[in-house]
Amino acid sequence: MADVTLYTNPMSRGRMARWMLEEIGAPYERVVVPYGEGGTAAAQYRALNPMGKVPAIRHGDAVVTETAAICAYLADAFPAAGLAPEPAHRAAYYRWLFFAAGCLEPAVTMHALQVEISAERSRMVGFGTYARTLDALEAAVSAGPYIAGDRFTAADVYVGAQVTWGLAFGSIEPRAAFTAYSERMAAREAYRRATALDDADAKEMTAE
Ligand SMILES: N[C@@H](CCC(=O)N[C@@H](CS)C(=O)NCC(=O)O)C(=O)O
Repeated sequence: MADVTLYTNPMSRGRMARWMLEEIGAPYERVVVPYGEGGTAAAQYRALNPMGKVPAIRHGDAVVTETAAICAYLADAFPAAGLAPEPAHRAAYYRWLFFAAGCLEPAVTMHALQVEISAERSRMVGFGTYARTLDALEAAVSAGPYIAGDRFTAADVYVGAQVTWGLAFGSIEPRAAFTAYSERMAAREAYRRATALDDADAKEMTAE
């Protein structure tokens, strides 16, 4: 039996967690959780994640939800994969991982929902404005090949997946730096493997 179980849906942020698991390279079991009754809304799943959201992972007795936390947790739990910097060198790693969860994600979601933040209200909003968030992201992904230094880390899984999805769905402006970063991330073997596995799951679900 695999040590890690991934609860996911192929049409979800669970794709990010799967990419992370493919980067780690340890065996894992994936459980497809349909949306709604019998799936994310079922009491059994809510016991795992009271938010009723995927993804979630179980690793021994540990349960982790929130995709950014899953990426960070797995990087720490499987140090041989080398996906987290040494603790003393985590400033940029933490910074951009939390930025992506706390600023980029809501900024892009609100933009996709056509909720724009006025300059006046932007002071109360953690990400300020969509434009300011994208400018900060652009500077970060232009600074080097990876978001947190000269090495690929779990922060690249989370940021890279968001940028790649945002470009694909048109919710992130196709600036040259985003496209170049996304292409670098999507060229990774683990990304390709994870995408093929999730595409196969999605096909199976739609055929049911
Ligand atoms: N903050 C969560 C968000 C997860 C999330 O929104 N998952 C969506 C799919 S992408 C979901 O499970 N939706 C089902 C529902 O809300 O019923 C994370 O980062 O993991």
